Amino acid sequence: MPLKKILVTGGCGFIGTNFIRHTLEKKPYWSILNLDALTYAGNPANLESMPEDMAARYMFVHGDIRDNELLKRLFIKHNFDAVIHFAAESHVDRSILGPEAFVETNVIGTFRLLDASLKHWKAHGRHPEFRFLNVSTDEVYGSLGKTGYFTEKTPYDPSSPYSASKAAADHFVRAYFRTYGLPVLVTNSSNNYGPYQFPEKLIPLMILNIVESRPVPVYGDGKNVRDWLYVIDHCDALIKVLEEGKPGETYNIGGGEERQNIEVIHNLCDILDERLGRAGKNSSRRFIQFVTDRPGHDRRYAIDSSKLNGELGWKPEHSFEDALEATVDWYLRHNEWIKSVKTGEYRKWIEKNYHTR
Ligand code: NAD
Ligand code: TDX
Repeated sequence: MPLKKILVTGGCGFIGTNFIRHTLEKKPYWSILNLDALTYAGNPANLESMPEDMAARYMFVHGDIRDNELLKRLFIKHNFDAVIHFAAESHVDRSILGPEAFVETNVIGTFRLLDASLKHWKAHGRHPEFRFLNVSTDEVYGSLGKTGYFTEKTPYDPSSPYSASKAAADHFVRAYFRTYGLPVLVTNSSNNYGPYQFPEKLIPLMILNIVESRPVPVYGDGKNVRDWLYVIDHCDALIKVLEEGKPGETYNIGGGEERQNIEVIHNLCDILDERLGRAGKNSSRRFIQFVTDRPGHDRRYAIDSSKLNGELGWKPEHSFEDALEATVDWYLRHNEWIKSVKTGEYRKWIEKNYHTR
């Protein structure tokens, strides 16, 4: 099997880290170059301890996807067979308080990466095997009411600056297929959880706050629904789409595990009560505080993954209950990792987002 050379962007973030570790293990004939700007969300230490045979097929470049010259050099030097694009500003609350970085990275960065990919693809005789996979989100579809599911045909209706920027990026990616024929793929996935997730997102933030006996801030009435997808199931879906997806197509990826936020928080409290020996009036549930809602807060997300299941045979392998417990245990075992991400910037963010709620 010839070695396949993949450019991964944003590989030092949550999903990228899991993707690189999982893929290098599962695909011994793939090599990965990870291009990451190391924003607050990027942690190169995530990829430092890997078995030798995996480390030998991994390379890290510290750089920005908006840097045209760097992209050109990397494509010429490494002649990539595929690009899998994770790099993004990814937190909805940050997009509300500072949207410009989202336009810069998610829109302009995606555009520059697409353009560099197109030049490379043309220079190599429009190789039919080349792929550009854009990792996107279900948030581009807006909000559902009590019933229904997002399909690949649901019109885009983003609510936050984050989802608007991801929607714009998706449109550019599809335009590069229709206008220039670049073999692109788009995936829209639901909320991921698992190891290495930055503790600004619901599940890791709540785990840390419960462990540290700090307030657990629930936005609004806590009844907003998310469809939870274990990150390793997401990574397997991405590999499937990269290998077998049809250029120009979009695939929704969902965990099929809808939960209200308050249910997730109750689950976390129960797991941690058991792990930390808390019970009765000492239960972790005493830390729950209902706080001011997120503006433009989408009420419900739920994904119909039947296209991916029917055409490519993917379905999630992990149940929410088991994978949530595994995730809690990962955070309990990785104190050093937690310390390393709780920098001054992190503390400032927590102060900025929560002190007035
Ligand atoms: P993350 O915030 O954990 O990681 C983002 C990574 O991108 C970081 O390593 C960061 O340093 C890097 N980065 C940011 N700006 C960059 C730039 N200009 N140039 C190069 N690198 C840059 O994000 P995540 O949760 O791992 O999400 C990865 C992708 O998946 C994103 O595109 C996100 O929109 C999408 N997604 C995430 C979820 C989820 O639940 N986390 C769900 C659906 C889709
Ligand atoms: O402190 C909190 N309290 C709270 O009630 C936080 C951080 C969140 N929430 C709620 C808001 C959402 O309804 O929990 C839910 C999940 O929130 P986030 O973890 O911020 O995720 P979400 O806004 O749903 O977006 C996530 O999934 C889709 C990722 O951050 C995106 O990158 C991805 O595209």
